[in-house]
Amino acid sequence: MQRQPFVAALAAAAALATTLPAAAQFRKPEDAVKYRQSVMAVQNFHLGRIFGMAGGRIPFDAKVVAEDAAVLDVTDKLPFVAFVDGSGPDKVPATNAKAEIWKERAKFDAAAAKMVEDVSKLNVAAKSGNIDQIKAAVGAVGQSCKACHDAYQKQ
Ligand code: ASC
Repeated sequence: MQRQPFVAALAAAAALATTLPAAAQFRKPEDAVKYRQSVMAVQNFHLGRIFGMAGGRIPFDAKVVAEDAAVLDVTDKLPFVAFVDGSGPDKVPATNAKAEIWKERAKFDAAAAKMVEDVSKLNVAAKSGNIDQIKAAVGAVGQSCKACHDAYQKQ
């Protein structure tokens, strides 16, 4: 292939990739579910470690808390990229996501936004290194995680 057609084909592919619906970024609905569950497993590790330190089950280390909170401040947005149409329980029986997510999307998005805001506050508290601020902030994050799971995750 000559250089010009190749470059043109590449540009066309790139344009297509940016105009495809988000769902097309996942090869199949199961991949979207796997993505969501993988991110949440990573978050469980980092949040769990902060909870462990806040609760005195793990020795407090301000540097580790700051690192964990910084990770969460990025990963918290990621699952929501993957709640694409056609990846609910009607299409993927193995998902723990409830159909309500797609029926009341605005409420789901608001719950997500609340959690993202709480994680931002945890990140600020973590940088301060103040254990009391961290305890309060991680408690709020736990509550916003739980509220969303109670409403939208099969138990
Ligand atoms: C976690 C985890 C959750 C939340 C929730 C907080 O680490 O896996 O689902 O925190 O338990 O209440």
